[in-house]
Amino acid sequence: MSNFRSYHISRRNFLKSASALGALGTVAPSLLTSGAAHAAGHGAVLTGSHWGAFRATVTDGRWTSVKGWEGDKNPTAMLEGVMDSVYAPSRIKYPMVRRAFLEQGAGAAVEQRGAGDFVRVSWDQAIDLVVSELQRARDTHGPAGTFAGSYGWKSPGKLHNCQNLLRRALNVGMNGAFVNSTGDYSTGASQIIMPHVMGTLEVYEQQTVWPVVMESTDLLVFWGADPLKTNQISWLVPDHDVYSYMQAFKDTGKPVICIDPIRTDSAEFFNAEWVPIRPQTDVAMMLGMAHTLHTEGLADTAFLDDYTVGFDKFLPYLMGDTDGTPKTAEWAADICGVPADQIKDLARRFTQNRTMLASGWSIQRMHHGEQGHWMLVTLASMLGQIGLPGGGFGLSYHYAGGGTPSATTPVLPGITDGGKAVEGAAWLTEAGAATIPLARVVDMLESPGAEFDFNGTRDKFPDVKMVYWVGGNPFAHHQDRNRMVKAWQKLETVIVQDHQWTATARFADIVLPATTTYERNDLEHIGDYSLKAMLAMKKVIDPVFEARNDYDIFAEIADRLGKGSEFTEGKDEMGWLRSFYASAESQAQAQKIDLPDFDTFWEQGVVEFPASDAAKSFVRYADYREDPLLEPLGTPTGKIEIFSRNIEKMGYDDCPPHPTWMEPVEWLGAADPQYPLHVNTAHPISRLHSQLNGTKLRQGYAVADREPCLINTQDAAARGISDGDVVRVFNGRGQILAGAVVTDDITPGVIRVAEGGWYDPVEGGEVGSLDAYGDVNVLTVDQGTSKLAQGNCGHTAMAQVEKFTGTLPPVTVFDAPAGA
Ligand code: PGD
Ligand code: PGD
Repeated sequence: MSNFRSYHISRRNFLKSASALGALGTVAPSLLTSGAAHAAGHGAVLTGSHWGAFRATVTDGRWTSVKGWEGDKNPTAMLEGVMDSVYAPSRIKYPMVRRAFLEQGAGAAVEQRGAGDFVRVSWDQAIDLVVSELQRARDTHGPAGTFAGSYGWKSPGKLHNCQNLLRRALNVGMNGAFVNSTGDYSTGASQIIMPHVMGTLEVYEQQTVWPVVMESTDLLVFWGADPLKTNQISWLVPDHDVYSYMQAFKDTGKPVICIDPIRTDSAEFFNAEWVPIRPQTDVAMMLGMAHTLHTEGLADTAFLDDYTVGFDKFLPYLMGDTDGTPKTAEWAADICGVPADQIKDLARRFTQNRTMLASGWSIQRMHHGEQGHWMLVTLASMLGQIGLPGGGFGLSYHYAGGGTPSATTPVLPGITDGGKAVEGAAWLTEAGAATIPLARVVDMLESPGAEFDFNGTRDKFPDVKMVYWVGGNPFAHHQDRNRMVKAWQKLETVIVQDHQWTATARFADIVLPATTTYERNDLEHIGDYSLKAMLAMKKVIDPVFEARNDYDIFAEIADRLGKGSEFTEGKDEMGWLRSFYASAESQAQAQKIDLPDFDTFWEQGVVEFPASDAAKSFVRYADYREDPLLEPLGTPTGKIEIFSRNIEKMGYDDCPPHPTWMEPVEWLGAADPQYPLHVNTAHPISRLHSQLNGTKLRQGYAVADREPCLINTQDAAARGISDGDVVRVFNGRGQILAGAVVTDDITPGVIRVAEGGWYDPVEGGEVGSLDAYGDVNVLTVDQGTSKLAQGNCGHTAMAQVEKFTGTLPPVTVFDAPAGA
């Protein structure tokens, strides 16, 4: 992958990490010493972020250098971008209001949103406007007039949780008058199907731990997963110990297989066998393997009998009795592009070895995304290794250090959203759904009153006229940008609170500048799965320009609504942090865990906790395997459901009651000749979604100033495209510019433009405008994965690519709008 210019920052970083690991030899549990605390000091402030804990040096009030916390053996190179983001030209400096909105009121010239015509206002004026708009929206349109279902990767921290704070302000101040959302963009399909199949969300659960994998797994399969890339960040503050485990696994010399349309950094690192698969066809490939196992008598029928239900109903489908199509390896090969012999060989090797099927999440972020992980579970059940050390499947080895042993630790509570207030319940039935599946936000704006299905329920969309978004970037994360721009024009008022001039902020009416994590105090755990430490996230610098803390902004809004003291409960920032810590202290006392008092902790900056021997040998589903009657799963039958009666009862045509291959709405097997290339929208290597795209890290991966577009050598040659050319990527939904990276590490017929590039329409907010930088969601399909989960289909899109020969528009999105 060294030819991927876009990757070199993180590659360099990993090489650096790998040498640190070399010194470790084996994984170092000695890191986790009970109650051990790193002394604060080193002349730098210790704090943390989605990218890890770090020390920040401040010179004359300015943050000047950053260094990973010494307890993090594998810090990410993205930390440089974290520092840069604070001072980036894209930083929002002042409260701003769109000129037409300010002069003519809500709903004025909505088609001009995105054109960048903002006027600076005082904080006082801005808060006045926000409060009067909240009241106006409710008085005019009722309690369902405002959408506050804000989704996104807000910063970690137990207090400055901007989304809870928004909903808290509206719960206490507006009596709960807002529409909320449920789910997330990461695992929208899996988190709904898995409770039917396994009885848990599965995607966010602890995995069989890495020490066990190292010891017992003979064959490690990454199925649509790139753990080297995606483990750099986490929802809380990552510990990055998983990199030491991955190095240790590699050192065992055991084989690794990567099934992916791209030969990833992980494939290169593990020197893995790369199985290039046609995108969106994993279910077919798994069915071909299942057919092989069954017909060759290799399936573990005892496991299927004892631990699963419904295989007998799935088998006729597998064998073609129900639809006339046996799901043979040859049938699968035609669909997925992996040769039949290789499919059969893989199936046999999976049974002959203790095999861990570690899947990422992209394979469920696509049309019919529910089926991928359901079929993976079915395949793993036929292999019969679920619950055995090192065998089975895992859906989180690539994320936030899944599989890192969990420490015994108290858990810090955080600020709550105040609970849905009375008004919320009363208007529910009349106005429509009080909560929508989040990826259906554009459907909601387009079609108020329309009915929608969701996981066995049916509801109708409310009539929303105002949106308040904090801690997320829907103009990066949502699909089919042009459709979205149009839907946004139906809104009278859009308020966005962020620290960056994202496209979402540019398409708003009122823009409020929030502080970054590094301009305020907070608390957080280190290690989403390991919970290995508690971190004092200390303020590094004073707020820049006129940025204010989300907490203070919402406290003031609540105050103007007459509910200030209900919002603050009489506490200031440190008062809240002390109260969260006090809860941890009482848990610690009950659990007999040593915990310093708050002042000592705050002074030390961090307190670490060890993992027990039991945690270090945790095997997922070992209990269930040991005793399925006493340790049943949370499914209706208590067993793994290969056939779900509940899903059968829902009767959805796009989600049958057992895993099923269904053609996606757009895919390579039925390509419109106009748009013959599949668009892979994998997550970016050197940023978190759109975060840090505005920083100097971009210089490490941008090609001709644009987001990189990986294209296979043959596809590039056929189009006269050379490495480094600016290309236009387009389909019936829209068009973007990108910079070509010509490589054989992507399968022919597939291009990759990572999600999260900032939308930079050449003609301002005009629908259909050419995007100068490369927001891949201009091209993607905006529809639910199925009626069951209604997840997003970010990985479903076909497009064409051509060399761009017109006058090259400059990229302007990384600077603030004029005058801002
Ligand atoms: P981020 O870029 O992380 O993207 O979508 P998400 O909206 O989470 O945006 C977070 C925003 O919050 C940033 O603008 C940041 O500045 C702001 N922010 C951070 N901290 C704070 C804070 O403390 N206060 C305030 N006010 N603002 C803050 C990500 C989403 O994209 C996700 S999670 C996934 S998994 C999806 N992935 C794909 C995909 O694979 N393919 C496609 N095509 N599309 C996707 N979209 C989804
Ligand atoms: P992706 O990069 O989208 O990551 O984790 P997720 O596993 O979803 O996809 C992983 C791999 O799947 C990619 O190599 C991609 O090529 C491959 N793939 C795509 N389509 C197919 C297919 O049809 N079949 C198969 N077999 N493989 C396919 C995302 C996770 O990462 C999430 S949800 C979040 S919110 C975080 N986001 C980031 C981030 O933005 N940047 C970094 N560096 N790290 C992250 N970690 C988290």
